[in-house]
Amino acid sequence: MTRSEELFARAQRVIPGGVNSPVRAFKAVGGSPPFIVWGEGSHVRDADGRSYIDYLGSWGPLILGHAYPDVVQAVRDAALSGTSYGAPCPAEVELAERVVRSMPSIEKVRFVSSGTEAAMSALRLARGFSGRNKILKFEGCYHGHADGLLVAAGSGVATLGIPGSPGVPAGTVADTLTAPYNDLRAVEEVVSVHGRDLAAIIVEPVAGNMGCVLPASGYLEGLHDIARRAGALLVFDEVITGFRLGLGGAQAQYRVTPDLTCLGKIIGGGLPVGAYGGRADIMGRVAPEGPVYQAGTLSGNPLAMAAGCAALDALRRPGIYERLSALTARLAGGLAAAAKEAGAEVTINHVASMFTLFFCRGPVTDYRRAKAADTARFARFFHGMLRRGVYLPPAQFEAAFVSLAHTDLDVDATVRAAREAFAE
Ligand code: HOZ
Repeated sequence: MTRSEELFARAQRVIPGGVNSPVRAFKAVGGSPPFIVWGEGSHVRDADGRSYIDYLGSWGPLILGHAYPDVVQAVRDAALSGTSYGAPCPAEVELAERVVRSMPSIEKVRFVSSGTEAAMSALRLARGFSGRNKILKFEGCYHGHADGLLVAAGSGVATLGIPGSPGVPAGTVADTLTAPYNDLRAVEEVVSVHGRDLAAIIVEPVAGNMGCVLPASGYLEGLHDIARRAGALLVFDEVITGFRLGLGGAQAQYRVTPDLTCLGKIIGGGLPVGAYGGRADIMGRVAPEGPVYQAGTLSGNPLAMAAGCAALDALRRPGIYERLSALTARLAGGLAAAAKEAGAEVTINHVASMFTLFFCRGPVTDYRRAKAADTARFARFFHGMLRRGVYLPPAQFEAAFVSLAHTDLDVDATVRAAREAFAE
């Protein structure tokens, strides 16, 4: 038994499934997860001393790589002054100003502790603001695990093939409408029936939780127009894409202005943070300025705020996003060429520094097409890569991430490993 296997066995005695978030348990790919004890730059090392080039990146936050020195220093400095106050602290203002400066659609922002809280709170606000109850989400998009959002959800819900979740009362999801991603006609149909009750349309502007799936040309603009006409709010879930596609997120890249935005991951520099923000008149409805209640003991936590500030400052250096995109494009090209040599049919979706390699032919533009991928083949490939020291997300329906710490040598080593793994 390896040390990781021992830890996993122990974990399963005291933690459900041995993990604190389902996708980490390797259910989709089989086997037993390495327990990680160390991360630096583009690499992680497990409890048995095996080192991996890491494309999980903690599921998105680590755009600067592991243990980025400025972030580590900021957390150290903050911790010396106390780890939580439950009272306002200057770092909250510092991070809020950085977010507002980077994303013009966000005039005011409220920090919470996770992406789940961000999406849940943004939708409560949308309902409180509009006085309407229904929300529209898209199949394969994942907005955290709040009750009303576990409908046709991506990420671990897709991986485990769970249609929704026991424990979610039917009444809680009765107001959650769904439509296929990238299909404006389906949205028009939903709106023609439910438009007057529709509080919000929530979307991942680039989906990251059915694997990486890009918006078709005109799709986000179309959602914006439909939401306007229906008098509903457009909510972008940029928990993954915020500060990943650029300082302005997907909304800057695709030039579409949402009413509300959910953030998380990168804005916490690897510490637990979420946020929601948007137009000042809407955010003005949040308590204590307005009546829509939302609160949290660790919201605006000084360590997380300090880490977030350090991370966002590091991302302002010129050329960073260009470098990330170029490296990711080179990796995607190398993987595609390696698949072709081995006769493996793959589709690689990538934008900026996120990508997914689907084992299927033809474009993957929605959840139906993503689900048609050969997940058994993915599992084989995943383990082939892991054995060769490359850590990909352990499920087909997830995005992988390149960080600033990845090098050309990492990319070359990854492509070499893929050449062998495709041939197995
Ligand atoms: N929901 C996350 C993936 N999209 C998983 C988070 C985790 O397990 O850390």
